[in-house]
Amino acid sequence: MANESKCALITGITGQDGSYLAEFLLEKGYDVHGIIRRASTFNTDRIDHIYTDPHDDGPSLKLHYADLTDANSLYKVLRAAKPTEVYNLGAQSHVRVSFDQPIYTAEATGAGTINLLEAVRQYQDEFETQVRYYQASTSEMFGGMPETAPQSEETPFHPRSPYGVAKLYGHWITINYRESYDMHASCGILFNHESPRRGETFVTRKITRAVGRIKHGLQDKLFMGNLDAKRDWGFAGDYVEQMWLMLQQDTPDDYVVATGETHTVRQFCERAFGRVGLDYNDYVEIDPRYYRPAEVDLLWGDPSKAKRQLGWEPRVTFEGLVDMMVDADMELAAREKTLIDAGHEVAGVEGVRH
Ligand code: NDP
Ligand code: GDR
Repeated sequence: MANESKCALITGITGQDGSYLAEFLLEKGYDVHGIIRRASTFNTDRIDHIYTDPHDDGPSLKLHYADLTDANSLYKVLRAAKPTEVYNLGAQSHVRVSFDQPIYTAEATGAGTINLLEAVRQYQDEFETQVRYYQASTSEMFGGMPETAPQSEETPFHPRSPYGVAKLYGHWITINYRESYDMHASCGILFNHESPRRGETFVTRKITRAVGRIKHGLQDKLFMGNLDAKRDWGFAGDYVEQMWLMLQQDTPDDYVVATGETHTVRQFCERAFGRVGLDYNDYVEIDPRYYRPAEVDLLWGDPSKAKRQLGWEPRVTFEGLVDMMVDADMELAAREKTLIDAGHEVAGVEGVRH
């Protein structure tokens, strides 16, 4: 049964987190609206399985064309969807790519946030209602200097990429709208979170995709950048629950969301290749193309505030996460191999990826 009073609008619904959040909210009886962008190819793979026929009863998923860089389109979607909660997950979210496209990243990831906040503010005024707003802030805002770890809500910011700088603008403008207009707006400062739905150019998925393909004889080598960077990796399915919990609080606030553990990229490789009986040293090669002009060396979150105030704890461990991703990508590679053996073409992962 649809919960008549609960309706969520998600930007970035076609991304990793958007797809898990949409599933989670539909389960809870929300009507869910999502913003999608027109593309020349299909880009709704991650949410096709939860698409509902508009004629069916029950909680529904509706999609609207809009873009964070197009303020007017956001306002129109708000008027059509009439949400009680807005989750701003849309962004140019790739750190390495943000060095290649710094201006677009500023527009989508930074200015996109104020476009949406302004649309929400106008919608609230026009309809005399209050909307709860979630902003996807990031541990990238901390910059990862070792002396600052573990990073908490009190750690000073020092972003090290155009993406991190754009997200810091989004973070502060959200706080500013909360303080200026009494908006129920909260920021989740999320550390890296992954899943079998992670984009294939992020390091974890790049590794687990390669493991599956190498094991099935579809790939020989894996070219990578800095193996010594450390990240606090959690499972995206656990983290979307936290986003929702933040908006259920009477008082809006900002929270670090993390596991409290950190591991190197090298350790991720060891575990992932080891899962299928391989040694990463035999396959991984360094390609400086994947180094970043400025690196974030150590991200290690302190999630004690979220645990204390929201009662939230991650369920999936680092080992469980790596194994889950490798197992899913072994199945995917097996399907690819069947197609290739039958004479079909399958797009490669090497050569163009960051
Ligand atoms: P993804 O890269 O998987 O998804 C990004 C989403 O944003 C996609 O749906 C994409 O649409 C959409 N998008 C990109 N540009 C625009 C635009 N101009 N207008 C509207 N939508 C746009 O990211 P994740 O799901 O991993 O992350 C979700 C959010 O959380 C992002 O804001 C990210 O920066 C942030 N974050 C993520 C963390 C992580 O570890 N995953 C950690 C901390 C923060 P399309 O499919 O059309 O490209
Ligand atoms: P990150 O994630 O930059 O932390 O941003 P990513 O997985 O891209 O990189 C993590 C670390 O791995 C190192 N690395 C490589 N990275 C990629 N992509 N490809 C490689 O070949 C490679 N080799 C080594 C990187 O240098 C880096 O140190 C993610 C995104 O989801 C952001 O949107 C989010 O805000 C942050 O996590 C928290």
